[in-house]
Parts: sequence; structure tokens; C-alpha cells
Amino acid sequence: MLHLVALMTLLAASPLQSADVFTNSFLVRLNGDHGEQAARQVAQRAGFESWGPVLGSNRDFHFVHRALPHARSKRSVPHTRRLKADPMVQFAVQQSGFKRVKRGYNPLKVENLVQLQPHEDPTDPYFPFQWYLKNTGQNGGKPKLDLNVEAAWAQGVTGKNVTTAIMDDGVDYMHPDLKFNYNARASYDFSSNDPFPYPRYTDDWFNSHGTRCAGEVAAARDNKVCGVGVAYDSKIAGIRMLDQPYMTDLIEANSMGHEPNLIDIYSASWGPTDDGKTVDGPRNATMRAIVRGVNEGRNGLGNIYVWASGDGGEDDDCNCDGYAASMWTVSINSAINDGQNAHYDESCSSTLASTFSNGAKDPNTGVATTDLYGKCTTTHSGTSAAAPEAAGVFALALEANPQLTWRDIQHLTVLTSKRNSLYDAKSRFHWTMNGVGLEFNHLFGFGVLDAGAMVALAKQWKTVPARYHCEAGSVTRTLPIPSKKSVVLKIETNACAGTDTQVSYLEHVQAVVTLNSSRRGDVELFLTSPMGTKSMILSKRPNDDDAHDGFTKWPFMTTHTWGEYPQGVWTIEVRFNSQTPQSGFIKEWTLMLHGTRDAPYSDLPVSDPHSKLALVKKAHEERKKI
Ligand SMILES: *[C@@H]1O[C@H](CO)[C@@H](O)[C@H](O)[C@H]1NC(C)=O
Ligand SMILES: *[C@@H]1O[C@H](CO)[C@@H](O)[C@H](O)[C@H]1NC(C)=O
Ligand SMILES: *[C@@H]1O[C@H](CO)[C@@H](O)[C@H](O)[C@H]1NC(C)=O
Ligand SMILES: [Ca+2]
Ligand SMILES: [Ca+2]
Repeated sequence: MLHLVALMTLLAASPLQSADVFTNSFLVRLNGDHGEQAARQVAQRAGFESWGPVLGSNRDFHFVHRALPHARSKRSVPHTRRLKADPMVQFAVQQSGFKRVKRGYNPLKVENLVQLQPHEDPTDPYFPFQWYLKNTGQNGGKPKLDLNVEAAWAQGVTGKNVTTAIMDDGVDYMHPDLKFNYNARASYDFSSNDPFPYPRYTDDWFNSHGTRCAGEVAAARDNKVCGVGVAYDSKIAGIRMLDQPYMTDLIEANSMGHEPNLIDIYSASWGPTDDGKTVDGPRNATMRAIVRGVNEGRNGLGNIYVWASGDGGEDDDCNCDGYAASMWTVSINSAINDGQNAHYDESCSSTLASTFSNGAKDPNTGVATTDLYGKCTTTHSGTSAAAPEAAGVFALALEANPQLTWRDIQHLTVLTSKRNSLYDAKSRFHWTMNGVGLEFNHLFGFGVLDAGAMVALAKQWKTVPARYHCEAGSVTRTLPIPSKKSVVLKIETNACAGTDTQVSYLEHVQAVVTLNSSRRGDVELFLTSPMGTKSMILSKRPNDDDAHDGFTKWPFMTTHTWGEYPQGVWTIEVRFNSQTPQSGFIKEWTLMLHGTRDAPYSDLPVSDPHSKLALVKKAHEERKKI
């Protein structure tokens, strides 16, 4: 537990708060476990409404004041004082509001239902448009570049008894392609505090995002409506939480912590603004919700949080997005139907794998899925469209093996994702092999998800060994970053050998960095492992002209050293990539290693000698002989 607390402080790196506004929401802690009824009375006495407990607590409550504006630039001191004056109140904190945006590209286009000849298998009219499920080369795509879902379905696995929550702008749960797969018990509307997360009407279909995401996961099969979901027998829950003027920590936390034993997977296709200059992540309560989800959710196996890596394009870096870069989320990038990255894709070393967004040339070859008011669309797009596909694939894996932990899902993703024909349209990022033979790409992580392979391996899977966290070392001297060349810092580590936090086989690695610079967007960071794997943990962001905040204990994460042995010398290279001279200081680098002491996969049978599993196992066995 101690480690977790320490980790949380490391990870809850205080995001920039100066631009925040103050909302009409308050976090109120009572001075004892008085419960909901008492909270309602306290709220009423002070002119508030209680929206219920925060993360199921008996003491912490979410209060809203209807007469206060949704957003103002100053704190409401009298309202706070009024709450604090109540003898039952220990403290009251007005919630700041911040921007969280949907990762939807081109969200507005609405389809008319086209009549098509029923196809072979599945028979749903939009199935032929679902090239991401079965790519036959339609619309200029590359045959077989798809999620290989039919191979999973052929194993009898379709998502039964698995629930995915769509945390978004609501779900049209009366849609004929969704209503039988809707899990009402696990659903909630945190934007307006009621159990009905139906999208709010606007005439430009702005709130169609969640419905489109839901259909990708769990649209029904062979019902003559729209297409089919990746896990068409799984359930979806709607968590409406994006549709209010400003996001608050309490809405996020309650959403990500909602019914963690009824919900298996949470899918998020939103995040901090993708303007290429934001550095932001989960705040206090949200961080607690995520930590609780992975440690206690699914009755202790851990919830799966799937995250869209971001739509900021090549000028943004998803390692500056604390949700996507978290070890506890599976961050998913997108490719288009011919194998290139999409032009809005960001890149970063924390991306684990990829799925699909739109087609290459034809704007009508986006992701075909359900749309508002019983309609269908073929133009859903963005990394928004990619994350729910991954949620669907993970739902298949969880049906195949309901005992999988949140880490098992990440290991399965690493081992079964494929390079296929994914490539960087601009030839900047190449496929590279890490020290134990796992191929990765800075854009696509370990490649495109393969549902058939993941389900097959999930069926044989043995839970990976216990995970440890080793703080491998720190450099805390303040050193200038020269304008023309790099600073290179080194940490030599035995990875906590001989202690009870020894890490011998890596999962995630974090470089927690504090630096300042005259132009934050011109700083680049590279982390190199003892086995020689180099991760670009921060790329140039041309729009980020911050000259003041820099990074404060920001946890840059890489997945690229997965499976490697961490003992030896790690280096971090800090440099400017700039036309004009810049100045700055690197002030702290702490290296955090996460992984297992015992070799993972050692009791798994190898059926294909060319599989990634076989390669890694062989590497690990040779290692043990030394
Ligand atoms: C369905 O999942 C729940 C946990 O989410 C479990 O308790 C239950 O046994 C499962 N039912 C079946 C039929 O597998
Ligand atoms: C977040 O938590 C930290 C550490 O527990 C605390 O110092 C800080 O005041 C909290 N921030 C807010 C906004 O509650
Ligand atoms: C960075 O911090 C150092 C002190 O550690 C300070 O002297 C310098 O002015 C700062 N630079 C910028 C660009 O903020
Ligand atoms: Ca259907
Ligand atoms: Ca971003």
C-alpha cells in the first residue's frame, strides 16, 4: 500500500491549473460516516443539492448549487463559508472546471440508411462497410488488414457476460441495434445526476459520439439493423459525463469509479485539449478512482481502462496527456484502411497498440456503426473510433477467460498485436525490435490488435506473476540544457535486486522529470534502456510556447522496453530541437521500473514457434542460463 501511495504522488503530477474556472460543484467531507441522508440535510441547510457520494464514500459528497453559474472566474467564498459553518462539515472545496474534449474527427455528418443486399455472414446491412472487422479490400483498403474478429467469433467467443462502459456524451439506449445489449444497472448520467444517460438533443448531432462508440463494441448481429459490434453479445453501459460546460474532478472520478464490479471495461474517447500545448492529466479524486479500479474492480482482478491516444496530430505528444500516458490505461492509436497512420494521430511511447479509424481517400469509409435516433453512420472517425474497437476486443478476451487481470490484458495485447502492414505515412518512425525480440513502433505501439490470436491465447493464459515497483534511482542536480547539444544523464541500477521490490522483467517504465525551459515545446527527451532500446518519451511540440511551468514531476511512460531486463545503465538525453537558441534546466529525473521478479509466460505452452510468445520465452530462458 505504501508503494501505491508513493506512486500516486509521483503520478498525480500537478497539472497546470491557472486557466481553470470555478464551477457550482463542491466536494464536501462530513466529520463522520453519517451517510447519504445526513448529507442531503446538510446540503439543504446551506441551499445546495447533494448529488450523492464520491466513489461510494460515507463521508465525501458531491454538492451542487443550482443558483451559482456553471463557471465563474472567482471562488464563491460565501457559499463555501456557509457549508463550512455547518457543524457536520469537516471541509468543503469548490471544484475547478477544465476542458475535456471528445476525440472525434468530423463528428457531424449524418447518414441516410442505404439499402443493401443482405450479405453472407453476418447479414447486417452495414457489415460490408465494416472493413475494420473484415477487410476484403473494399474502399481501397488492404485485404486482411483488420481486427481478425471472425477468427475470435469462430472460437465461440462473442463477448457474453462482459460489460463495457462508454464514458461519453450519452448513449441512445433505445437504438434497435443497442437496446438488447444495454446494461441499465451499470449505467448512469453524471452530467445531470440521474440513471438515464440519454444524449441531450442538439440539432447538429453534437452528442452522437457515445452512441457511435457503443455500436462499435456491442451492436447486435443478424438483426437487419446497421452493422455488428466487435463483441456483439456483450453488454454496454452508458456513462454520460462529457455534456456540461466544464469537467470537474468529481464527475470524472465518479464516472471512472462507477459500479466497478458490474463494469469490466471503461472506454474513453476524450481527454485534455489536443492543441499541442496542454500538459494535463487526472486530478486527485480521479486518480484515486483509477487506482481503486485497477486494484479492487472486477472483484479484485482490476478494471480495464481503454483510452484514445489523442487527435492532436504530429504536433502533439500523447505522453503529455496524463490519461493516455498512465500505466493503468491501455492507450490505443489508430491506423487507416491501407495501413498508414491517420493524419490526426499523435505518437508517444506509452501507446500500447492500435486499431482502426477512417479509410484513406473516401470520406465515407470511416468506421460504420450505430448513430443517434436509430440511425447508422459510416463516418465515425478519429482515435475516438479506435478505442472502442479495442474495448470490444478486450471484451472477447474476457469472455474467453474471465479470470484475466488488468495486467494480463496488457500482456496479451503486447504478445498478440501484429505489425501487419502498418507504417508511418511520413517514414519518421520505423519498426524496431526491443531487447527480447518484441517489435514496436512509436506510432502504433506493438501493432494492430488481433482478436483471434488474443482469444486463443487468453484461453490458455496463466495469470502473470506479482508486480513490483522499483525506484531505480534519481538525478536531482540542476543542470543547464545547452542550446546546441544534448545533456545525457545516467542511472546505473540493480533494479532493487535482493529487496522485496526487485524487478527482473519489465512491464512499464516511467521517467519522472522536472525541467523548465524558455520554450517547453522545443524540448525533446529520449530514454535508453540497458539493452539499448531507445524511447522518445517527449517529442517536439511546435505549438507549446510555455516558458514558465515546464514539467513538474511529470511521469513520462514507455512500453517499448516490455519484457526486457532492467539491470544496468539507463540514460536520458535532454535536448532542444529549435531554430532559435533556447535555455532551460533539467532539475530532476527519477527512474521507476515496474514489472515482475519471476519470468512471465514460463508455464504457457508454445504452439507457434514463430510467435512473439515463443521469441520472448526463448530470450528469457537463455537469460536464466547465464
Ligand atoms: C458473469 O459475470 C459475473 C461477474 O461480472 C459473474 O459473477 C458471473 O458468475 C458470470 N456469469 C456467468 C454465467 O459466467
Ligand atoms: C490533491 O492532493 C494533494 C496531496 O494529497 C493535496 O496537497 C492537494 O491539496 C490536493 N488538491 C486538491 C485540489 O484537492
Ligand atoms: C529555470 O529555473 C532556474 C532555477 O532553477 C531559473 O534560474 C531559470 O530562470 C528558470 N528558467 C526558466 C525559463 O523559467
Ligand atoms: Ca446489427
Ligand atoms: Ca493530446
